[in-house]
Amino acid sequence: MRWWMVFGGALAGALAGCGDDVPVGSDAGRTDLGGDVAMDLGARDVATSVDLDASVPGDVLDPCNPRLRRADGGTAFTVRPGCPLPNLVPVIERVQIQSRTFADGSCEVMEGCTVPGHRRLLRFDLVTPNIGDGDLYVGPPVTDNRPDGRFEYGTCHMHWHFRGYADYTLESPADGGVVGRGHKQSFCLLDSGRYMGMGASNPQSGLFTCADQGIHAGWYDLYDRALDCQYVDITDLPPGHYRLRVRINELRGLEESNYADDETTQDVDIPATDPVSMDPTDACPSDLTGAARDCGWEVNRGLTCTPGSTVTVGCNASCGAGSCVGNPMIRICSGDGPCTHALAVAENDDACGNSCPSVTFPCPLIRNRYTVMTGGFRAGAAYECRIAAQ
Ligand SMILES: [Ca+2]
Ligand SMILES: [Ca+2]
Repeated sequence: MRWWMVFGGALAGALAGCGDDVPVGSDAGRTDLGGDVAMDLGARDVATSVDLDASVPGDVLDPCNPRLRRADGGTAFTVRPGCPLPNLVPVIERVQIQSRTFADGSCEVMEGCTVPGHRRLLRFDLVTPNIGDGDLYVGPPVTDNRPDGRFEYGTCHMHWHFRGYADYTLESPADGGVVGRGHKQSFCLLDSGRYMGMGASNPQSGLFTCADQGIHAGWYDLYDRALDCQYVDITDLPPGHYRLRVRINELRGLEESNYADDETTQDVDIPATDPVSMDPTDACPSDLTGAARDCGWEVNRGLTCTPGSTVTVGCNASCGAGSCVGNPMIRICSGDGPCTHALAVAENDDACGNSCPSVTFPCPLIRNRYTVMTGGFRAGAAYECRIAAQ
């Protein structure tokens, strides 16, 4: 049995300009491999831009600031004595049944998530809020921060996997027998958003990202169901009632105040045939690429604008707003919630001479609200898209 999670890039949102503070930032994806990755933070020991000494003064004075533990030579994974501990809990959301076809050489096959051919999958989002008093800190995925075998290198996705973050089993309620397995294959832990109004809106030490990882107290990491390997393969199971069980931190590689709540279950019905869906946030049934597809997207955030004004939204430093890792795309929808290609206000894959997107569009006249969706150029590929609007 393998449990690991991949380390690399993802997202958190830096928001500028007009708009509500609605940091959804589901972490999307996080990597890719298929050649459309501009940079994979987990693949090399790249220096990060985290300045451990230049935070706000309150940070420097706070002996529990997790980043200081690394700055003074401590282990990122060990909470300093006397400091509050984090407490992670698993939450299952948006369960989906889907069939798709895998090629022989796909990374999901090579990394053992499934086998080639037509497969049926039980997909779901894994949300892991930190409901404890202390911050969870993991740090940068660099050589001196991979203690005692907690990391494993994925040669196909080309990034580091963090072992033992989340393990999935599907059970038969009749006898509790395990009929399917999966694991979180993500390559980073980060602040995707605030959990149910908890946490500070702007943590003193800045949000954790794939380059310097962790989950602040009151924030959650979201691993989207559309990502590679985020499922339990149910191809050989008959229709019926089952129970999905998620356990996190089973190896206790991360220090928490409570390990008793590291497990959750959800009952699921597996139908005889797959439901038909036109939800663009559903996972794609095959290796689709490009902005016109209506699957494999995620809602990044909702924003407001001044009717009649021109708005630029992107995650592209060369265009002057935001930043990205990998090869993301962006889609703008009028109002709240996701939209299809046909109804999109604007869409973009690459802009300003690189693989990061940016779009300019008129603020929706009827409703002054719009939704920013993001997705990897290749469905299921991870990326980081730090949105800015102006
Ligand atoms: Ca816990
Ligand atoms: Ca792109």
